[in-house]
Amino acid sequence: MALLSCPPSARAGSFPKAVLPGHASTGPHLAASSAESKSLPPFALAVGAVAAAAVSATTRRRGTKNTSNNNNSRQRATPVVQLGASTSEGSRVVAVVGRDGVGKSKVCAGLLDLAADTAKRAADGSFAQKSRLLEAEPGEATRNFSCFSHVYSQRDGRGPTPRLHLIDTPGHVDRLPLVEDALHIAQGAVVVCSINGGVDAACGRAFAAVERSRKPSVIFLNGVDRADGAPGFLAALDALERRLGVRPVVLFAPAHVVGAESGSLLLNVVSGTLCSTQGCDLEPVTEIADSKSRGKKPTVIAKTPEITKFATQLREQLVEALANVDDELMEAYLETDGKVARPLLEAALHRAAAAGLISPLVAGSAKTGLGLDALQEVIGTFIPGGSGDLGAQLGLQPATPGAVAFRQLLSGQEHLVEARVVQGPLRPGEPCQLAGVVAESVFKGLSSRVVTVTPKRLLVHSARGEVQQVQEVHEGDMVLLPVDVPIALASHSAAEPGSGVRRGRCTFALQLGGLKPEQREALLRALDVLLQAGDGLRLETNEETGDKLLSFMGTLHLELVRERLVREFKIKTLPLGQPHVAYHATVKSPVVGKSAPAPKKGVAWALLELLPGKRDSGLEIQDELAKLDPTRGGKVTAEVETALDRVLRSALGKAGPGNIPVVDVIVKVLDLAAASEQQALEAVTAAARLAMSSAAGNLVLLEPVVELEADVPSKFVGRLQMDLKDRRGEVLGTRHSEGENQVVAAEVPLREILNFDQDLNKLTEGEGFFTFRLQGYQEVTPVLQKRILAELTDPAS
Ligand SMILES: Nc1nc2c(ncn2[C@@H]2O[C@H](COP(=O)(O)OP(=O)(O)O)[C@@H](O)[C@H]2O)c(=O)[nH]1
Ligand SMILES: [Mg+2]
Repeated sequence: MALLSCPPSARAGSFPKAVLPGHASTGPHLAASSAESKSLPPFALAVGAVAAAAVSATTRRRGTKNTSNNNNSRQRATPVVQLGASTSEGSRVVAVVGRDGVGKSKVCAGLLDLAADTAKRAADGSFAQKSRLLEAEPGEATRNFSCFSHVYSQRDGRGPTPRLHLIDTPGHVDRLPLVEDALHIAQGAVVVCSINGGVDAACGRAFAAVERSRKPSVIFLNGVDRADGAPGFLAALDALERRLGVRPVVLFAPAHVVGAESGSLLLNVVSGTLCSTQGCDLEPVTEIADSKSRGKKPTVIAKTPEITKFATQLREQLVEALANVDDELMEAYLETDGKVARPLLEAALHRAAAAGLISPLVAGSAKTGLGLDALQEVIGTFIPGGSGDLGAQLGLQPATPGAVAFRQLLSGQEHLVEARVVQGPLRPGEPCQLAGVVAESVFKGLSSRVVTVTPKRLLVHSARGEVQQVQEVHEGDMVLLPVDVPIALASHSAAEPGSGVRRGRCTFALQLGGLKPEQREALLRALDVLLQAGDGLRLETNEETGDKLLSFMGTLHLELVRERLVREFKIKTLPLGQPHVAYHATVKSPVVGKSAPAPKKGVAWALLELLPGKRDSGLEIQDELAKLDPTRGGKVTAEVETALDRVLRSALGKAGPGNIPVVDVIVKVLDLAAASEQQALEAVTAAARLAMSSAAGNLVLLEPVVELEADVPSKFVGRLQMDLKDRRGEVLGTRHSEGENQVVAAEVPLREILNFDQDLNKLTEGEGFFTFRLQGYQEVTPVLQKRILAELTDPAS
């Protein structure tokens, strides 16, 4: 059998360079406002001698006097954003999501640097300035993009104070289940999008995952240092609106200043002030330190009609967006004719944030650090700390400490379960309830969704990813718990096993036949460890075909698993083949089968008749024995009947050509003589097989049909529909999906989609994904039946 090979995975894009052209906005109300904003000139501010005269000493603020370009020396004692006090305290776990190369890792690094001790930072160099940051795994270093989630904990060295825990998630579409797992345990998300053409399908997909998780989120529009002014920002906003279906509420916008470094200033929409990397309360008439102008005269900016108009326009949009979701603000809006006072605006912002009613947006640059202060405070405002009643929901007992498992890591020989504490505090040597584990693993049967572990040590990730030991962790913290035996973790990905829905996967049949027993054992053990790691790998046995089906989230995932097998387990072969399709057989008209030409004394004998049943009716068994021959011993006992049922089902389960099951028939047992259940089984099996083979012209093969839903950008819909028709599929319809994507639903024979993962990848240039669900069985055409019968009876297949 030919070995399936997935094509090399699409390489992740680097930081996008293309500038998205402006697009008309979709919503009528918003279309008007964005069209208006597009007609504005770039947010040019008057710079130079004339403006310098306008600078007043009183408008110089904290930070503006610091002309050093080293933003590491910033000290942050007070909030810089001034959105009002944060609504909730406690540690937070935030998933940072977005497409590859958009700057997620850089954003994480920047946020971690904010809290790092200044002296330590000076000694180590700025984390954010390291090249290839945060990508430590060998698979990532070679590919130059993230393949796994990385956890970083912001710590200020003062013990159990609230912390920010960041899960830097991978952006590749194959790794979406890891993103979903991260979102499951996080309190909220930062969706990173790029201002320069980066608001694409992958960005939309990340946002859709956040929406499905129902967690609050903040959008960070990254890369303003590279942006080309107003058109870039407005085009990005339009693209976000098209993709996400909502207009983000802009809290910080890039303010481009002629003469100043491009993308070095942000406009704080609520307060109307400007932010640089030095501080965030600059009045629009001020003097700022340009990081490139060290030693030169500082740049001076002045209030111009353009910036005033821009600020007014964004503020109006903010007020309108809030008034739409907040009655109190609407009242104030109507009373004041739109001129709402700042405290009212802040209060409404907090209410809307708490209710998750708006998607706040902060623009900035992870590279220069611009906007990261703001992002940190917006996270504090919009993503609540605390765990609510999550512990109870997950079945944890109230009084004892508890945590929700996120993933499992293998560190040397030690298994570490990484978890978010939902009931604290946790201390070493004390029992801890662990939720988020599943029932089975290949070898051990764990049957509870909550287990109790007693970790001897507690470990936490530091800001730089390394692990350190601590004596106590609290609610909202991420912790690593060493466990003696590996624990199988649940996947929180949308397509759970058991839900009937499967995400399109690269599925292969594990071909263990060619391996020596010890190789086989080693491979299964290694796979068991990988399966328990909750990395989206799945192994299941198809009872009908006997295939051990190993499925991957896609080609990248397959490559990573192969690499891990070599690196960690020294296993070089992972023999994979195409899975068998579970065909069924049935009959068109009645057929009779005898286990032998005639009954003989002392030899088991069976006489059956198979009649066509309804489609999907399975087996209907009619025991005619007692009716036919009342002299044979009178009543058939209940035990005999149960045994007969069992024997018939088991015999017909492999009575078709190539041992496939016979279904949708009414089975009449016309005669049966056997001394034991085993004998009966043999006789009935022989009779059923003979009936099926004598059925030749009557035999019908049934093939499984799936209901498939492919989510693709609109421009690929036509091609996809053609492709599905070529696969003997029937397109049921299309519907709108996220942004510009459409979902195409179709019924397709399973036989035709065995390589669909790879084909869809090619067809949609890596932008599509699909799910499918077994829908039922259908008759195959005579030509196809001939081909399938040949395949089924060919021992080589
Ligand atoms: N100019 C510029 N480059 C950035 C910015 N953010 C990230 N990058 C660069 O884009 C590349 C990808 O960033 P990274 O954080 O690894 O992206 P990730 O794949 O989303 O984690 C790196 O070379 C970064 O230095 C930014 O705001 N401006
Ligand atoms: Mg990264």
